[in-house]
Amino acid sequence: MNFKIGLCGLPNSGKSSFIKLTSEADVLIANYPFTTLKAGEYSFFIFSEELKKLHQITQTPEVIPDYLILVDVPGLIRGAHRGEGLGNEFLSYLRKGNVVLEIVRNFENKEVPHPEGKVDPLRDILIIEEEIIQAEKEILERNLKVLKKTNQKEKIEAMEKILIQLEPFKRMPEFDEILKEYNLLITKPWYLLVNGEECDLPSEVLKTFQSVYFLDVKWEIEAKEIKDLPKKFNEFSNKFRLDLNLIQFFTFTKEITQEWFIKRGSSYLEAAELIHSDFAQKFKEAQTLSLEEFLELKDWELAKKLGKIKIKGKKDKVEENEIIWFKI
Ligand SMILES: Nc1nc2c(ncn2[C@@H]2O[C@H](COP(=O)(O)OP(=O)(O)OP(=O)(O)O)[C@@H](O)[C@H]2O)c(=O)[nH]1
Ligand SMILES: [Mg+2]
Repeated sequence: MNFKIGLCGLPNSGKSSFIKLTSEADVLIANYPFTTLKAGEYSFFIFSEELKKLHQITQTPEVIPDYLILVDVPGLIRGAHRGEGLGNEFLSYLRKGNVVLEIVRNFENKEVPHPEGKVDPLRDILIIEEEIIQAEKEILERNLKVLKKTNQKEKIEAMEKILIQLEPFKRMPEFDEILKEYNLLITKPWYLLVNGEECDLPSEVLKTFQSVYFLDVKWEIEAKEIKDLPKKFNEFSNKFRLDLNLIQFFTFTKEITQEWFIKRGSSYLEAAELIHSDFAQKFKEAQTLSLEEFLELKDWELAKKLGKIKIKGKKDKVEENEIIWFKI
């Protein structure tokens, strides 16, 4: 599905390493027509444990995981809004994302210089926060000037209020809806990934983020190549997906076993649309079975005979970990 995550962080915090970790699908996906991604965009494959289990039974020649899209931008540094480093123009790429994932460094490595000299995740979070607030102020001021020539009172008022009150770690969700079209970064859900060791963070900081994750990205990349080493990556991916409010469902034919992500609360019609517009147009019904039951019975026809298959309509809501067969 087309879900974009903007990556944000200081230089050398591990953004590119994170992309490397997430973009290698260890599965056969050769003939699958993926959307060609734009420059600076990368696929984040989530080859879930559930998909692996399902494929063990279906044994199809192809197995296709779903993916999210990561948007990579250069590292942000202190003073970027005054033009330090590469400035902050590139933050506009983050505005295209559905959410932002901030990556901060909490690993020591003498060979990898820290732009601030010393590793201190809390300070880095504050630097990013201040730079983001400054960038937002610029956008708001620029748009306010234009708006003032119109009579869009409500929007003008909202912008003026934000400009007065905006400060680090403050979000103003009451204005999210009316200022939606400006794609402000402060109106997007933010997630935090601490790259390296776990650490405590003040609650004032934590509340700015929907979720906080700890992952040693370099270790995970190395562990991926060596079987049987403990890995947190799969667990992280799955949790992140659920925190993004995306649920997964599965389909399979004789050739392909496939995993799909969809927004929680979506209908079977929307799920059908995701697969093919034909499926949506000719939709008759959705036949569903929970993955858990399928893993037990191992046979769709048997499940049918036992009356385990449920019949769902266009407007019914898709559930997490379901196998769906669309009747058209
Ligand atoms: N020890 C350790 N090193 C890491 C970790 N993550 C990244 N590194 C190293 O840090 C260096 C910088 O990582 P990148 O992923 O290139 O950082 P970046 O955020 O993309 O940097 P910019 O593109 O400059 O903004 C690389 O040499 C990585 O190998 C980690 O978790 N532990
Ligand atoms: Mg990079």
